[in-house]
Amino acid sequence: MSQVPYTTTNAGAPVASDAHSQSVGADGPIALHDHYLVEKLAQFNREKVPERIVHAKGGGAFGTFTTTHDVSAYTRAALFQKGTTTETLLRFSTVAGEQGSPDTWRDPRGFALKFYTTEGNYDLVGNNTPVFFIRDGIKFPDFIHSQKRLPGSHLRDNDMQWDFWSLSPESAHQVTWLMGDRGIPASWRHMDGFGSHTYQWINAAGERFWVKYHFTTNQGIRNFTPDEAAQLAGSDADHHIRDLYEAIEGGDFPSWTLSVQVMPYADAAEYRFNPFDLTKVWPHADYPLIEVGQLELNRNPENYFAQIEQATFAPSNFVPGIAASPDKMLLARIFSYADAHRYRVGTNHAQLPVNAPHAAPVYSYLKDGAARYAFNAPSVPVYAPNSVGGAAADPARAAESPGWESDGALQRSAATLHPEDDDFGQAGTLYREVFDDAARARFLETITGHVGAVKSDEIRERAIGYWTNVDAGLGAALRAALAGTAPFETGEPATASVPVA
Ligand code: HDE
Repeated sequence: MSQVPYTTTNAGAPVASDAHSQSVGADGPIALHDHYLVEKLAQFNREKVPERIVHAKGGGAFGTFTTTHDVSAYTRAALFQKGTTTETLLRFSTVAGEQGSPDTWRDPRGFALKFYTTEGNYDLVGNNTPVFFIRDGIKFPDFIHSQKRLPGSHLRDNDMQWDFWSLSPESAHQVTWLMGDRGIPASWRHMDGFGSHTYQWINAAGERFWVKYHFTTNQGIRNFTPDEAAQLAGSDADHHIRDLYEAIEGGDFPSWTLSVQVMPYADAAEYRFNPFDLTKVWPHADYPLIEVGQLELNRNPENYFAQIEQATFAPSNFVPGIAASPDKMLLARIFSYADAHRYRVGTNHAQLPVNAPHAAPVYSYLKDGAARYAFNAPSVPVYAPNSVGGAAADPARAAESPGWESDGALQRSAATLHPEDDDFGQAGTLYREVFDDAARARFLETITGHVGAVKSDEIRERAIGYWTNVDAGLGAALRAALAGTAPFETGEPATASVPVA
């Protein structure tokens, strides 16, 4: 048998025992200088970093993205040049649940993608839905508070959820997604991913375009019924983590086809919807999908904590040829994520191997800070400007600045209502034109269960009005289903609906 190595302290010194504390005699006092006992217990108390305040429960894997189509007319980004293959990391997650919560709760799923490109890391931090509940980040803490736990009882509460939603009509489109079949994906492999926001692409000539990202699963869409999901929540809370890990272990590599919708820069001001409103989609008939490439996951993390729990994704991580848009939610996220990472993982989170660039050098004047790991050669200056050959910012990048900040007309039009901008129209289109009869029947069952669990008559009535604004027939059917009923015990009906293919 090969010689197993000795256990050591964190400092590498061999230790005498992992089973016996050092004591005076067999039953005497434990010697304080048994520093290894202290080290083990102290390290144990510090094994956790704060969980993500949202998207706490998740899993992920490494893979590759290969650009298979020529989209250089729209972007100069190196990773999106035809034939380029880029290493990636993709983390999936639920939104509202804490770290131990079930993977199969009804919830949007995070789809956080890091491209380790030759121009630095590009992070596209999206969800499995193309829209979101709100359109201004200032409401985000309130929104999340309403979806999590009551401050007194520490219980989740349908009254809180429906109070917020029915007072925030812009949520209707995303809530229609959430209460529909795709609110409970059967696995992360069988759901789509979206960048959700409108982003900006800039080509080599400096021409600007607005884009939306679509990752279409090559495995096909599969969802759980509420009944299947509830059963798994009890029997296998880590069902999605297990599914992904075992598929990759077994060589069954999941993949997605990336396509983009591209809107000419000038179209934005006159488009029938506000193209920067995160509660809206751009109908594909207006801006069809253009295929870009293939994303494949083919390597499991070796260590979950080091590579997934400590992974930090930031919408502020752009690369040349890709920039922000006036989407207020994106702009708020550009501040928030890096702030969260400094707090949750530490000042030097970007130096951890999983977060550092893998294909691009770092020439930074930032230095020191807790747990500093990488550092420059002593000859490299720690200040700019300098006359000793240190890195210098590239003024050509200034031309890359989004440009829309100075485009007053666009800002005014982005703030004003576009012809078809309202809060319920696209939710109604989703319900009437995308759902089929069977999906509409399941949808009514789900919202009947969810709204039926609301105790307050006033909030219940507002919720019925909310769905009536989405579709009059749906609102009438919901009113009829709830007529004369007392508040239901649970918010998710255990339904025997047919599993959705
Ligand atoms: Fe997040 N979000 N978010 N979010 N979000 C976080 O970052 C935030 C929003 C999303 O796997 C946090 O490290 C604000 C939209 C994903 O590590 C935090 C706003 C979308 C993940 C944060 C939003 C997302 C997060 C929590 C409103 C889809 C997990 C801890 C302006 C387009 C990423 C952390 C991972 C995580 C802030 C809204 C997706 C607190 C302020 C919209 C996939 O920084």
